[in-house]
Amino acid sequence: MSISRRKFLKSTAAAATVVASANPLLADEKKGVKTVPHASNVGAFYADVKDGKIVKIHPQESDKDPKYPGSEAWIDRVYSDTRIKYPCVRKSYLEAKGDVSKIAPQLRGKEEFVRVSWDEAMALILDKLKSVKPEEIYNASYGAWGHPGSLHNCSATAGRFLNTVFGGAVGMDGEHSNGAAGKVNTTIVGDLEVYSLQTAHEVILENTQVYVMWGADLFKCNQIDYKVANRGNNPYYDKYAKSDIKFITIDPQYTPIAKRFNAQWVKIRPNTDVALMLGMMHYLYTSGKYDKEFVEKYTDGLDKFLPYLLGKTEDKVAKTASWAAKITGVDEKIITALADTFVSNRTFLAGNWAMQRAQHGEQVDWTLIVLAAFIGQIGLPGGGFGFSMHYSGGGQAFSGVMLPGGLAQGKNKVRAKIPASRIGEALLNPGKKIKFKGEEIVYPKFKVFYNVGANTLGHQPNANELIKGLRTLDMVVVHEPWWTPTAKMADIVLPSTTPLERDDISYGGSYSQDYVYAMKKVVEPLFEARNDYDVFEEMAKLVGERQWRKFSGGGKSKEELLKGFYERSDCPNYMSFEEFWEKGFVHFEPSEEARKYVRHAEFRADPVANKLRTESGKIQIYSQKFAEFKLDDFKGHPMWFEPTEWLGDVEKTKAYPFHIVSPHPTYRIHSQMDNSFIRKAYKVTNREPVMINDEDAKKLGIKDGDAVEVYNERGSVIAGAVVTKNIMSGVLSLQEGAWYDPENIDDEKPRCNAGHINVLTPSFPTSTMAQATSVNTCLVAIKKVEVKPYAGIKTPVVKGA
Ligand SMILES: Nc1nc2c(c(=O)[nH]1)N[C@H]1C(S)=C(S)[C@@H](COP(=O)(O)OP(=O)(O)OC[C@H]3O[C@@H](n4cnc5c(=O)[nH]c(N)nc54)[C@H](O)[C@@H]3O)O[C@H]1N2
Ligand SMILES: Nc1nc2c(c(=O)[nH]1)N[C@H]1C(S)=C(S)[C@@H](COP(=O)(O)OP(=O)(O)OC[C@H]3O[C@@H](n4cnc5c(=O)[nH]c(N)nc54)[C@H](O)[C@@H]3O)O[C@H]1N2
Ligand SMILES: [Mo]
Repeated sequence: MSISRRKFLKSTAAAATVVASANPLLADEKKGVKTVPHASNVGAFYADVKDGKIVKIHPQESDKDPKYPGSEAWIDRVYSDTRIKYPCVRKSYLEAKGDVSKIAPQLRGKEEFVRVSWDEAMALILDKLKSVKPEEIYNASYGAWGHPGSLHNCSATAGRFLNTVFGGAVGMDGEHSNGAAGKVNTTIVGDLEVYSLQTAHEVILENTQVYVMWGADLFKCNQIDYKVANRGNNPYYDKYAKSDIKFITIDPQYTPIAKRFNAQWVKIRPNTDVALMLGMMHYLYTSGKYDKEFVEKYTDGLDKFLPYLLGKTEDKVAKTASWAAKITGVDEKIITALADTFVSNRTFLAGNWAMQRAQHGEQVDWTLIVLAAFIGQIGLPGGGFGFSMHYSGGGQAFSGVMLPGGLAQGKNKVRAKIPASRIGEALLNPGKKIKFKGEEIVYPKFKVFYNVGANTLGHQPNANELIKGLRTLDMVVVHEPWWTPTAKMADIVLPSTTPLERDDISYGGSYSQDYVYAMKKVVEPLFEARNDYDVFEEMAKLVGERQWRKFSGGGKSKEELLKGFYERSDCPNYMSFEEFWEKGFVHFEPSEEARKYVRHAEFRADPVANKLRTESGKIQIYSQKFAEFKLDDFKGHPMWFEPTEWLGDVEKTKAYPFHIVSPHPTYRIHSQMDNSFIRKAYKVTNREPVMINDEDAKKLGIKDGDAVEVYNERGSVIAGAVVTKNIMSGVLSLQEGAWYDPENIDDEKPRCNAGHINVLTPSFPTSTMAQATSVNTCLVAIKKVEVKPYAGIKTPVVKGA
């Protein structure tokens, strides 16, 4: 571990020195080195290419902290042994020649693949697609992290193909990031809030006295971006660290950024934050310290919430600080002291998303917003709340420029949608009715599963349930550059190009929107890889001239499409497309005004003229609309609900004494980059690290660096122990995204040798309202195990290759 870490640090230091001297225009053409600008979720860079091979990656000027090794990892990823080289078909599927009774769906993920030609693979896919109804196709192309380009965006290409050629498919409603809050916030504050422009860093630095990282991992989560990362928050964090701001972190673990800010650590039992907030509100209300004027002027429905808060409803439980202390594990005195600190200082509450990725996650943002209203600083410089300070450069000033658009998906004629995290259950229960957003929906009977740009077996909860579900289908198609766990589960696997093997454009960061980038082709496609777009276009053509016209927008070339996206933005006012394409980027400097942005300032200044788009125009402490859903697990005002699995459950914790959380990985984008050199820097026993409190580890005889088994009734995984004081007793932390690697594939619930968290997580929903993912609600046990050394990711056998 120490050797590889040293190596890793050396390599990142080297990357940093390269920056200083990097000037692409000095690239030595004579020595045959060509320098090509490119950009991705992990940053913008130049690739040096010699004899058709990438020899070096160096950062562009927009990368404000190129120590992050993500861009460098592209060399490894492009030339990885895990690349899918040819179109492949699972053996039984190929031999069945279209006879569904012979495809042996139970062998998905177990059987060898056979290399086929592109023509054969496309014919197999089209034969099946033509034989089913659009309502029987599940489009699993989760739109988030496949590719940030305008043209090759994975969910856009897949959606456009299914929509224009086959009339559509069943898609997803909601998402994994903010599945719960996303269904609530708009009704409460008239805006999603989780993706909205955040108060600018400059304003925070000048005005904030107390900054609460309410589970917000400001540093780690901001190293990558939904579009192109600039890591522009990092220089601000240098200033934060030097400022007089008092930082408080409320989190079961003490994150590196909390440490850097010397934050006060409030250790909280996972999934109990709502109780903590209620305890604070009870104290603020009963002591008369809450901001009465603000609540009266800017909120609606306090009278309907107070009986619950004060214990005057059926439960007869006042939500006092002492009540909250028993639930959260946070001392009563700390709860009241925190509330006092918040009301008497300019306080900014930075919420996160992991809290609402848990059962009853619907309550989290809502309660936090109401608490912020009690504190009364919403709309003041450096006060109030923000739910995106940890995401994609939240807090950076916004350029306001109109950016290039992207590929339109066309009309999907299928109305049915499945809540994003419910697919495992849906596959196993066709015809089942569930409640969703105050209505009822029915799970369709799916026959085809079409997956482009998503690691579904990585991101869905309860992997064993999902695998069972995947083995009920007639056809599973996966487009991927790499042999991910999801690709291994497919019947037909198509090798996609990596982004470095094609031209595209994008912008970044998601919040600053101050750069548009040329993502130029760096090298020719390897092996038989093809662009998803080209594959879909060709399949559209095979279906018919009319379908091809619809897919290609009347026969437009990719070059025309790209140029069109650029021309229909503000970019041509700055630079012609030709100049941009040569230079690699166009930059727009955000205004001084933008650096003074204060979220909700207009609403505060004039709540009548600038009323919120809510039932009352104000913040809804109570919502009649929600009350009328008449659900047992979601009501008209925020509430504490006991989760099905948590540390307060005396019975369940006897067998499974630890609550495991699954934060997003520092050195990956979910599962991406698990096949790069970076893994050496953090893997333990070559497996995903699991953090355990030092006292807990001592009791269990677990030492730092040991292989451990983490398990519950849903499954078990092997991970590598990291023994630390930086996580509270009773809690474990295992990052999401390790490539699932079953030990004995014939077991009903094989143990995962790589430490993939979703083997353990439950698939029950947040509630019958949002039906979102509850992955952070999960009890487990842990023990030391003696296991053979783990060699790492294997690629499947491909016959005929
Ligand atoms: N490096 C990197 N950055 C990323 C991503 C990535 O894959 N890699 N993914 C991006 C994406 S898609 C998303 S959605 C965001 C995710 O953003 P978040 O969901 O906010 O991030 P997480 O890392 O899941 O969790 C952040 C913190 O929440 C804490 N936490 C967990 N449960 C609780 C709880 O019950 N209460 C409290 N108070 N804290 C809790 C965890 O211990 C962790 O420190 O990150 C984005 N940023
Ligand atoms: N336990 C737990 N589970 C979680 C979470 C958690 O916090 N805890 N977080 C959830 C969240 S918020 C999210 S956003 C999801 C993320 O889930 P995903 O978006 O599925 O995560 P990625 O691993 O980034 O998968 C993207 C895939 O696209 C592929 N890809 C990249 N470029 C291309 C291309 O050009 N063509 C094709 N065909 N494929 C391409 C990559 O190789 C990769 O396999 O995970 C969710 N799952
Ligand atoms: Mo996400």
